[in-house]
Amino acid sequence: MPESNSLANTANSVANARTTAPHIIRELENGLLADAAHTSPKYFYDAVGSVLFEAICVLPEYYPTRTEAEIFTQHMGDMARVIGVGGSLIDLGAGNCAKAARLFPVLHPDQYVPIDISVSHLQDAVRRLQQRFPHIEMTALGLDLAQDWKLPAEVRRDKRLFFYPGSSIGNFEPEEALAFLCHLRAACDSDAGILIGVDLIKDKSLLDAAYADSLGVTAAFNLNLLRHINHLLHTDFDVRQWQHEAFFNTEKSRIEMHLRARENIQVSWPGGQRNFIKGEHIHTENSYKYSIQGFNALLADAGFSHSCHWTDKNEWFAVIHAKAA
Ligand code: AVI
Repeated sequence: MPESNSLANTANSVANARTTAPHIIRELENGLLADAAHTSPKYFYDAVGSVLFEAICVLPEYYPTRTEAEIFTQHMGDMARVIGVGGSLIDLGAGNCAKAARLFPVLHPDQYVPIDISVSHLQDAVRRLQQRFPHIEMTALGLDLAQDWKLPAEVRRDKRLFFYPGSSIGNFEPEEALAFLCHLRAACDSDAGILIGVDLIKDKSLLDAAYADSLGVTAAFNLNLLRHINHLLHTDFDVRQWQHEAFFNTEKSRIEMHLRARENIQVSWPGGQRNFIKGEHIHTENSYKYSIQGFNALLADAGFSHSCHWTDKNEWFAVIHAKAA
């Protein structure tokens, strides 16, 4: 790393970037100053990033969202037979709660527990859902699933179903994914289970296109990260100096997203700076793709069993159910 890149005066930078929590400032600085610069994908999702992600989900190249929806439409009845009815439906990263709401008429949960990073994100959706399904008890929770988290006592223990759609598990490193599944397993009694969406390994050209779409929406989503970091850390990133890159790394079975410097760039923030030479990149996201066998092995390592899966006709995506017993 060039000598001019320093983590000088961290305390000073904390003081300057007053509105950002110190642990976020530390995490961003450490990532930017690492030999291989990187940032966490959680920083994609400011207001603009969230809208761009919604747009990605309806792009023709981005197959996961519509394919998962098709699987639910086609196999919902069978899923209900395997999972059974009633209990607590715990929706991890619920957002607008739309995916879980489609399960209500078949799984008939007694309690619905949507979880998102901020409970205020959930409130409108939960209010609307409560009107449509007045007999389901609803308890919205604000928890950061990337940190250590614990369910409060008002979440009923009987027949918990952890619902984690969208293949968000792919954005964890495999060891983090295992730790996350173990954490879920620890919150399960023997009658509990997990219902999870998993993106499957497929032809590289399909994967490459899904993360480098022809309209450039994913590029905007990736570049917007720099604007968000400017807001959080008071960096002076100029989005126009960076280029989106995404490709499937076959050996590691993951999509990698990067931002590549178009020229030599100096990035500064209160208390620190980093020089990037032309071509150097910031690694912004991994999205792991699994085989069904590989993901079942991960579930088994986490203590889940009796796994059962449903896929689309191309076997591009899978919805997997596994039991805690
Ligand atoms: C949220 N997550 C499952 C998406 C994915 O496919 O890994 C995020 C995303 N990144 C670029 N496009 C979509």
